[in-house]
Amino acid sequence: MTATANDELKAELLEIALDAAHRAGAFLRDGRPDDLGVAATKSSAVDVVTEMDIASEKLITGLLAEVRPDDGVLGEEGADVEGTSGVQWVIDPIDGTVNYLYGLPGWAVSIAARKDGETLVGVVHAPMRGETYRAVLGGGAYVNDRPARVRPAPDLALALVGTGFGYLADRRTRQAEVLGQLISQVRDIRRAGSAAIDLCDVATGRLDAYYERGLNPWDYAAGDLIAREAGALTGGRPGDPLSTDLTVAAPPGLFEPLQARLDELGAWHD
Ligand code: LIP
Repeated sequence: MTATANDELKAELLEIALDAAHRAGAFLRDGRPDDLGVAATKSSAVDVVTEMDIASEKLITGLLAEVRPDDGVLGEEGADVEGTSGVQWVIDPIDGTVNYLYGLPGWAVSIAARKDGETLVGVVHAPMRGETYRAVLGGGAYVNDRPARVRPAPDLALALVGTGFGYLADRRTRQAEVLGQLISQVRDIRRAGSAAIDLCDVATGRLDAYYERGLNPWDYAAGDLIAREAGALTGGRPGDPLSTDLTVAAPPGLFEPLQARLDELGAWHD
């Protein structure tokens, strides 16, 4: 594909992702039932799905099918289409579902577009913040229309570090053990409940770093690109790309010591 064609594809995918994220975000913000309850559970009794997660994913996949019917789609709530175009959409219709269920503001719609496995476009729309984070590969990261840049790397001991916990009790116990070792070696910890927003908070300098074990591709696909385009390094264990095993994001100079410490603490395993 020529550079021009690739740029045109990225522009098209970004426009589609922004439109879908904003439509889903408005639906979720304005249509949240006062009596919202749990529609189903997944890996555990606290791994919940609401009717709005399902409806949001249906809205997004319907929009994508209209404009790009040959693309693949992978969504948290079951969307799984192979596609033939080489483009795959990776969707979290509500990242921060528990926050959304409880009426807390920390949730977002996360949409990424991958071409032949490489993320070209990432959009994270946080309606309750009035902010949309976006990036295209090689084109920088933005929050609304302002460039997004990571905060200059502090020493690990002065880093404000975001993290999160899984839905299985044994994994949460292990994650708490790791955190118990790390917390005295950093400025402080924040646990906000949405990986996509956490990654965007690294991108905008509201967090110095973020790590979490157990995320799925739909949690991190868009936020990973946004963080990288804002100047962060992302990865898993040293030398590994980010994955469900471990996701780490931070600016250079902080990323390396944090990643090494997490590896020493065994943050990558249960
Ligand atoms: C959430 C992640 C968060 C993690 C939660 C949950 P969901 O995704 O964004 O970082 O700590 O346990 O996995 O389930 O709200 O899409």
